Amino acid sequence: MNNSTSREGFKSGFVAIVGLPNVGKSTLLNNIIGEKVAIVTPKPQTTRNRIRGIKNLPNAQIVFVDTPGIHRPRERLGEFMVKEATAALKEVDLVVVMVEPRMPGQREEMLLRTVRESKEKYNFPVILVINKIDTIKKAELLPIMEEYSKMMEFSEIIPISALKADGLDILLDRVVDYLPEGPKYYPDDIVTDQLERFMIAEIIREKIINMTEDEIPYAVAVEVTDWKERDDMIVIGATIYVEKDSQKGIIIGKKGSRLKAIGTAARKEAEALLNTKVYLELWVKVKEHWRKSPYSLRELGYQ
Ligand SMILES: Nc1nc2c(ncn2[C@@H]2O[C@H](COP(=O)(O)OP(=O)(O)O)[C@@H](O)[C@H]2O)c(=O)[nH]1
Ligand SMILES: [Mg+2]
Repeated sequence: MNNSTSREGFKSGFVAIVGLPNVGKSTLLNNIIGEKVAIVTPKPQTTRNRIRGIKNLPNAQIVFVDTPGIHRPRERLGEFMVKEATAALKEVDLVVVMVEPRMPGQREEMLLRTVRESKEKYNFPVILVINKIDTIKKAELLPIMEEYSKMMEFSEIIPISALKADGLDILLDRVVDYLPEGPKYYPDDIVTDQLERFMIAEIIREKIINMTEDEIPYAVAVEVTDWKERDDMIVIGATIYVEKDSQKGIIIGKKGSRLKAIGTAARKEAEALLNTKVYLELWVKVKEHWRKSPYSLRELGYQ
């Protein structure tokens, strides 16, 4: 028996966080892990891939799987994102469904239908998390909880504020309650399964989403193409893909001002993440209709 990876009473498992776009899934993941493993912006559909964040507790290891928001996709990229989210439901021990602190509507019904269909197949417990309770009055919460409990049988309903880190301890306790006994899947010092190159590309994408409007955030993909480790710094080259010339102009900005601001903000965060000086070089290229092209999507890692 290997004592370092498995001991009696130790629990572990995979926990998917699913929900509509923009409810705060990535914020929750980051605040539970205590490090930024997933990018967060005020705009919907920021997360495009499944992202694992590993939480180590004295008696348990929880592997959280952050997912893209479940929505009605309009092009192939969106289809990929929704597939990523629903595929996450196949390989989990528990599902956390996150919703806004308001009465459920049509979109919530669609979300719960997706969850129920998977639950019937894979039979996992479901915890409903009502997020952003910092934005409502206490009295508004109860009727929302009641309404949800009529729609589906949840193992628990837990109100939280992911942003203010309110209710996260209770949530973690409940999550551990529902996990099976099992081994550590990851060593103690690993917080995510993502490669550094991917994380840097995501950081750049986050800065772009935050510094642009309208369709631009959705039309952007970032690929890290160069990575050279020197004694005193890492030299990173990345290409920003957009779909049109006009979008390229917007990203670059007047006399390159926006691209420079994106680069500076991304470099600072990259330096903190990699714990070294970073030289970041950015290019902007047009790849027409990349969100619709299976070939381009594969090339950009959305496969
Ligand atoms: N007021 C409030 N805002 C939140 C909370 N959690 C997330 N947000 C905000 O909601 C937006 C979307 O968050 P994000 O984590 O990217 O949502 P995701 O699309 O579900 O991953 C961001 O602007 C967050 O700051 C919360 O508990 N309270
Ligand atoms: Mg997200």
